[in-house]
Amino acid sequence: MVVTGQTHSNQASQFDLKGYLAVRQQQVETALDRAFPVVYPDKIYEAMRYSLFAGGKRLRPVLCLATCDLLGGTTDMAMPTACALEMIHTMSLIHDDLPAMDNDDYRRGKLTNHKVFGEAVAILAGDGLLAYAFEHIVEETKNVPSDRLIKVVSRLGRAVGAAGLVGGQVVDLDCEGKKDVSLDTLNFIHTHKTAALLEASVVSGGILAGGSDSDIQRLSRYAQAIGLAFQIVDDLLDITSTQEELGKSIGKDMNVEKATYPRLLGMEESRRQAEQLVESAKAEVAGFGEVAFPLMAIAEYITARKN
Ligand code: GRG
Repeated sequence: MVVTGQTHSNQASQFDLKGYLAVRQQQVETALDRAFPVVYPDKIYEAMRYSLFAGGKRLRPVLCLATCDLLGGTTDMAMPTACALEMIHTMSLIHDDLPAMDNDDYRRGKLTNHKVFGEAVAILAGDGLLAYAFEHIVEETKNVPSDRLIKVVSRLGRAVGAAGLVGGQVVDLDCEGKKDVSLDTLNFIHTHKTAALLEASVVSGGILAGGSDSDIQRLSRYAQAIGLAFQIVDDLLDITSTQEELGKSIGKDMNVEKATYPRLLGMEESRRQAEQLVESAKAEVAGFGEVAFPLMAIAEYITARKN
C-alpha cells in the first residue's frame, strides 16, 4: 500500500499522545529522582530539586527519547541525555526568573526559586544543574559509542552558550522597552532562546541512536519549526490564558511592552504562522512512517496546548 504524507498526518492525529506522554513523563520523573539524591550540603540539592520537580511538562526529555526510539535506539541509551536536557531547561528557567532578568515570582505554579531560597542560592542551583547535566550524560550513558556522546555534548554546549540560549537572552534583554524591534530580531531571540534547546533535544536522541546525517538534518528542521511555533503559542497564551492554567504570571509581555509575535503580527496571523510551522514540522518527519507518529502528534500538541 502506498501511504502518503497526508495519510500519515491524519493517522498521527489519532495517535494516543496523552497515553504516550504519561508513560514517557513517568519514566523521566523516576530517572530524574534517582539522579538527584539529597546529600550535604542539603540546601543546594533541595533548591535544585525544588525547581526540577515543580511540575514541568518534560517536553525536551520526551522529544529526546522519541527521536532515539524513532531511529532504532533504546530508552536506556537516551535517558541520561533526556534528564540532562531537563536539568538545563530548569536551570534556564531559574536564571530567567531572577530579578536581574525577568524578575518573576511564579513558575510552574509555584514561587520561583529565588523567592524561596534567595537569589544567591538560586544562581548556584542553576549553576549546579548546568554542570551536573554534562557530568550526568558522560557518566551515566551506557552502550553508546563515545563519538556519538561527544557529538551530543558538543551540540548541547552550543545550544546553551552564546550561540544559543545565552545569545538569545542577551538580545532579548537588549530589546526591553524598545518599540522598534523587527521581526528578524524577534526570530533571532526565539530561535536562540527557545528553539535551540528544543533542537538539541530532538537531534541528540537521533545522534545517540546512530542516525545518518540526513536523518539528523531532517530532525533538525522539524525541531526548528516546532521551536518557533512553541514560542508563538507561548506569546499567545500570555494574552489568552490564566495564571492558574499557565502556572506563571500572565499579561507580563503586554505590561512591559515586550516585543512579541502577537504585537508584531497580530493574534490571527500569529496563530496562522504557528499552524503553518507545525504543518511543515510534520511534513519533515512524515517520511519516517509510523515511528514518527509521536513526533507528529507532539507538533500538533504545541499549537493545541493550554499551558
Ligand atoms: C543557559 C547558561 C544559561 C543561561 C540561561 C536565562 C537564559 C540564559 C535564557 C532564557 C531561556 C528561556 C527561559 C527561554 C524560554 C523557553 C520557554 C518557552 C520555556 C517554557 O517551556 P515549557 O512550557 O515549560 O516547556 P515547562 O515548565 O513545562 O518545562
